Amino acid sequence: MMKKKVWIDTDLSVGMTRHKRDGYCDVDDGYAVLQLMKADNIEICGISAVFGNTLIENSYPLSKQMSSDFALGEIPVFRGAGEAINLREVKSNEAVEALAEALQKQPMIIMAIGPATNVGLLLLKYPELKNKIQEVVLVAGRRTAQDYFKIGNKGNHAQDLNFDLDNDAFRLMFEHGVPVTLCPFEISNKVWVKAEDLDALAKGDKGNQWLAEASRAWLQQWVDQGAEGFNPFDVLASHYIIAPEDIISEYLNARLEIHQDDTVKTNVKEVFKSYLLCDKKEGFPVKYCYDVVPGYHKKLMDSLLK
Ligand SMILES: [Ca+2]
Repeated sequence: MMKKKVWIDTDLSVGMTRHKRDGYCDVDDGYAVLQLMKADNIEICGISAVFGNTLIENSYPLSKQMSSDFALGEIPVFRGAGEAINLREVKSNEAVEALAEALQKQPMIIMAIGPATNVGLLLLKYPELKNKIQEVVLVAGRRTAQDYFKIGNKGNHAQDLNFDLDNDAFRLMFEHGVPVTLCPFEISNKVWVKAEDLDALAKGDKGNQWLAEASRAWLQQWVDQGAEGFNPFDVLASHYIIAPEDIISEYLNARLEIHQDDTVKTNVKEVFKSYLLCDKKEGFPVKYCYDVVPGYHKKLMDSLLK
């Protein structure tokens, strides 16, 4: 079997507490990375860490920990961007150079499940390598500016975090014509991880156990918001790469548009932000994943517990 060659760009934050505010960070990158590590048809060529859910000072050591604990340390890990692209002072980093070197050797799929800053920097520094990127799979986007990302039932709207943290990184991928696949909230909110799923993972191998334990506080945070479980956003990207037949998608066009910021809790309508919108109007062509096949939840659990 020809294995798919995948580079992972991740803002891993499993088990971390939030920077400068109360609560825990998302655990979803851990599910995506572990699922890829366990997939028979995937070869992970490297992992680059990026800021996002947490600081680069956390995502980098966590990436190294996952490689050493669950992949025998055989996957090389590199420290990437700690902040969004600054177009007036474009700096490369260890991860961007390693990704460039890997792409020079062979084409790869990039699973970018944080802000795509390292990929954007790569395109600025090495635009000639754009043809070596088979596909970038990202977690971002929505259909209209009125669609919102609901967490629980208390009226809280979540950010389109990866996109919000580095708009320019996404623009760079579109403008370079890199094949982009988006796994937005629209698909991940159809998939739930609940307490019984964590109980099942707790009976699995050490990778499953680590994820289960670290996910309890994250789950509780969602339950406190009125949800019955949490959406494992990033695992839709890894699942799409492993088994695209389990994911339902359509071809749309993407563009950036500025509208009022729906995540700001105020009646003062003075805060705006960019939205990543996907529809049939003019824009950059993307594959937009919006649903999973029947029986998906079992497929997901089986892929993690194998
Ligand atoms: Ca992530």
